[in-house]
Amino acid sequence: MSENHLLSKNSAPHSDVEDIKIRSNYLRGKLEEVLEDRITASIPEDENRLMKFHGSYMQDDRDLRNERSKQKLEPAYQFMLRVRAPGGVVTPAQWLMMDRISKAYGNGTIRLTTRQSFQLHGVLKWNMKKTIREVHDSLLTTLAACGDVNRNVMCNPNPHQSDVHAEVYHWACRLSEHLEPQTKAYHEIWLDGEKVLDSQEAEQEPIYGKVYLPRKFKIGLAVPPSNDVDVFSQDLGLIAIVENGKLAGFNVAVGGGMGMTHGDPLTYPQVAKVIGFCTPEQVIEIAEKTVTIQRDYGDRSVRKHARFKYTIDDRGVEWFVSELTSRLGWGLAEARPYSFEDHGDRYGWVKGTGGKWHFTLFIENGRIKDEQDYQLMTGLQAIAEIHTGDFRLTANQNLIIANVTTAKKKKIEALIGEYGLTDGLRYSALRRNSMACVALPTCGLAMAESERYLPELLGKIEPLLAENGLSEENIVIRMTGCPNGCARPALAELSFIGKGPGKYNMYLGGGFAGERLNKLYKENIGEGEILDSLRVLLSHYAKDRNPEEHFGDFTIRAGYIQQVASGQDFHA
Ligand code: SRM
Ligand code: SF4
Repeated sequence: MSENHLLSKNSAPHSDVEDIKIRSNYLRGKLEEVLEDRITASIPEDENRLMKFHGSYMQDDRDLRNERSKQKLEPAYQFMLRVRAPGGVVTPAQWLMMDRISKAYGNGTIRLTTRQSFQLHGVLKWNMKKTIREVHDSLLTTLAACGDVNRNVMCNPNPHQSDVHAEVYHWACRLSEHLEPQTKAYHEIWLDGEKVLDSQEAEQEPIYGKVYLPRKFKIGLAVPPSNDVDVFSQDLGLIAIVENGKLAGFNVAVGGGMGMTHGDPLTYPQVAKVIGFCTPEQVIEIAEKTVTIQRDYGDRSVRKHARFKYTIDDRGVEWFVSELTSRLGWGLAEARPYSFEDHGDRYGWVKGTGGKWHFTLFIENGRIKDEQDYQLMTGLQAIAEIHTGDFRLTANQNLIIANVTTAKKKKIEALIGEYGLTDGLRYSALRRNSMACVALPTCGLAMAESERYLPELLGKIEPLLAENGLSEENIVIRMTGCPNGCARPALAELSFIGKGPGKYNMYLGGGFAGERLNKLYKENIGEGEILDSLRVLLSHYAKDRNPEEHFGDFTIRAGYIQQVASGQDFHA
């Protein structure tokens, strides 16, 4: 299908971002030129749009905005850099590279993201090239970490637990490679590669075409009973079906997503729908055809209506299945039974197949940094220096020191002890099941604090849990600074979404295994009202819950909120 056809499919005019993409000559634009400009630390908006495809966003330190404006200085412009790592698997050498570049070019911290990748904050324009080159030299990439393409492919990060996990991880890597943009712009701009314009070779983008996708696209692979990747939040979710200890294939789920806009009922979070089953070998073709359907039919006029979930909901899932079948030339088989138990992480040591050991560390909100009384970053650097296995970033922002040999275990244990690195068991189960997005001061879209506030709020909720004997009760809590949903709050049993400084919307009733959306309980409330509400809810839950009943299920049964079956009822 031609690019012009794609852009004129909708009668409404296409958005300006579509023009930027089409004019960019496969993501080049004037990026090289504006990176050289020493007069400002910023880049123009058009180039910033293109930067996203290269894995970076321009930001400014919002804590410094007022002060700098008083001093008549331009905002403290800096860049966030996101590094892709399919399934969150990285080597100790790659960890050490991230540690080094965060100190050399970033703000000296590393952020583990909710999609199992890394983020650096605070990189200055003049250091971008050096930073990206170091990432590339360590065999990781920032290409397609952001932008209107397929993003980091998520995968249950425990390949050690069985051969099936390793096989599922293999498919995650294959999907990631297959859907990677082919443009040579990345090499030209960041790695001083040969210019396509100078060579005889024509630029090609066989899956995406010149205008790429209408919006970002996300894939995640889950291995039941763990739904740690929140498979129903993905544009394309793949649920491993294990039969007789072997990977039989995947159930295919389509059209999930978390983002919405406050007060706009046309936008909503949605859970992906299971449409059938495929064998492992069919998975690449299914993903490719799904991406091309979204490329051809996604909304290119209104960006907040451009995600695949709206393409599916507007046209119907039956339409999608029929379009997919026609593009594949064959149909999916009937979905097979599966069951999820939770979407959290298990902490501490576990011995896996092959006799290797794995230790899951609790990393509060994924932030790796040194504090006076907790030298997390230095401790992990020391471990990476002697570790011969790998590291696995989890979808819950935690970290597994994986594939430790019995011979090395003692040394790693000693370092864990020396630096006091924690498996989280000294905290409440609520804190261990918590997740917050980055928000302030770097995120330009944040309406309220998140990463910097949730730990403090938890400190005030923990006494309420203790009073009610619930300190060890696994309750999933998530917070975001705005309704974009970066910590997948709509799938938590209890969540808070920023509305304004110090104000949040409170949601209840998500499923414990991430299978059901939650619902708005109270709007625009501050800390006092949050704690008052939780005092009532937690004491009622402690007294009246059924055996084994999860908090999210209880809030529905007790009538605090209504169950949400589909995102289209989220605002009802
Ligand atoms: Fe996100 C935009 C951070 C996972 C939905 N997200 C952003 C930006 C880049 C803000 C911006 O556009 O200016 C944030 C940068 C903040 C900062 O200072 O670092 C940001 N998103 C993150 C991360 C770092 C949150 C975290 O605490 O870990 C996650 C990085 C993931 C990665 O490694 O690739 C992150 N974002 C998510 C997720 C969760 C997921 O993918 O599993 C979602 C919800 C799932 C989904 O996509 O539906 C998510 N982010 C968004 C959206 C809303 C998209 C939509 O459908 O409307 C935006 C805004 C946008 O795209 O316009 C956004
Ligand atoms: Fe920023 Fe909003 Fe995402 Fe939080 S949810 S990181 S505030 S875009």
